Amino acid sequence: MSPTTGTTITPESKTKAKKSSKGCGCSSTTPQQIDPKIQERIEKHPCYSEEAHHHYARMHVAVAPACNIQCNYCNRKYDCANESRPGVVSELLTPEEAAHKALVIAGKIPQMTVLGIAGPGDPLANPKQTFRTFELVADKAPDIKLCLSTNGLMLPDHVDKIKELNVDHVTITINMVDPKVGSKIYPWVRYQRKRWKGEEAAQLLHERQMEGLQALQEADILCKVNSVMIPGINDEHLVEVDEAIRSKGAFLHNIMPLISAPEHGTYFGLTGQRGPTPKELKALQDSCSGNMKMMRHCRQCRADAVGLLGEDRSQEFTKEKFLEMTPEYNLEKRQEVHAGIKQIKDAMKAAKAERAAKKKPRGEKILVAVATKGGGIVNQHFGHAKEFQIFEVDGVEVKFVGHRKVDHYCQGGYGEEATLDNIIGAISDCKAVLASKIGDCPQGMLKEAGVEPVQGYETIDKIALKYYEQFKQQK
Ligand code: CLF
Ligand code: SF4
Repeated sequence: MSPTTGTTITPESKTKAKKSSKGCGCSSTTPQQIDPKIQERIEKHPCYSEEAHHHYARMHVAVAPACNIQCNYCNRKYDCANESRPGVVSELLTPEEAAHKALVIAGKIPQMTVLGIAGPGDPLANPKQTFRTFELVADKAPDIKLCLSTNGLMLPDHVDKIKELNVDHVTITINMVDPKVGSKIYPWVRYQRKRWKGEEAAQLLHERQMEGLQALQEADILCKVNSVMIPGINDEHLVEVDEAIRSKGAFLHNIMPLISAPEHGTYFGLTGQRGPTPKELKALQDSCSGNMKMMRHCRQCRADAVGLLGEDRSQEFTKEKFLEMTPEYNLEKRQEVHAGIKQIKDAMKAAKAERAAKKKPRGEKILVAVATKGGGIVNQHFGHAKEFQIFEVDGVEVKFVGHRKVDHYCQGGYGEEATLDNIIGAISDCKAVLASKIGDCPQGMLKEAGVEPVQGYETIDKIALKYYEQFKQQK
């Protein structure tokens, strides 16, 4: 292959990488041993298991319009910002419509394993709609895991019902354990027909959240905690939050960046409160990651999200469209697909174990960007990628460390120069970009920017490790 066309990783490839070596600055998260029984409960949940998120999809149904608190990063015109990207509006569904949608999608996307309710308000401020939806789905599609995300205010009142409905995954958004900090995030809370304000409101919310978390642990329901990182308000304080939730038995902590644009009309957006930089976010996640499992693959999705975490197929299933579709839920067919995914995952795991058994010394860590449609495979055209997954490679291990969203390069068949500049900027700390195909023009520009274009269609691990060998030889 000519050097101008980049590197293609094939078994017979002889192409050499041309990059200089520089540390990637990525710190590893502490490896955590997970109890096999818990592993079984999370292995098909794309949010609770990083590994699962490459293979399994989730869907949300927007059945919960009301909310009982006010967060300063939320504008009620939009979906709950505790688990959604601010500025997004979902179509509200009745429980019956939501169940119909779930059955349609379970047939069309058999790798969809989780149904979550995360808005557009707070699911537990709308218990009837939330629980009715879960009942309907559990009755018709028993293999779908049920998941719920709440601000926690009403959680202690509903843990028994949650357990009864076999909802095994609950997220609480906890941004503070100190009411002084809380009063800067929550102007009011509505509880028992009374509106609470200031520190009193934050104290009440905090107590209810902790009570709910404890009750979940006692009921053996897996709990993830989401925290919104707000620089200057709770950034340093989140270390304390991390300790508090760990001591109460939370399974996973997901620290998300505040997104506050003035056009979203939120209090923080209008008062100029900034969100954290990626570096600040990573530093905080790293400082908490010694304590417990830290989620780093959250995509801050929508209250009506559908698909793998990195993709958004919600527009294929708008209310107008899905109501016209006939549900084709078929448990046997789904189980076959899941068995196929398990085989692939097992083969990947075995290859990993084999590499580890060789006890090869680990080399310098580098980052590579990957265009993928999921499945742990390099299977996407560079120009079609809306995000790149970032992996840290050291010659032995290929570890997912994050993702970078980009505007995709091919718009209507033509590459856009400005977009390409942005893409290259987003992955410029990577030594290489791996994609199934990369056009001549982007290849040239990537090389100029010091990012080796690598083409191939294989597992991410294989292509990344092969590239690593070439990278070493070129040093
Ligand atoms: Fe939805 Fe949340 Fe359940 Fe996942 S999302 S209710 S736990 S099924 Fe996942 Fe989306 Fe991040 Fe939420 S990527 S915003 S963490
Ligand atoms: Fe908005 Fe969600 Fe906060 Fe309610 S809990 S105010 S819907 S972000």
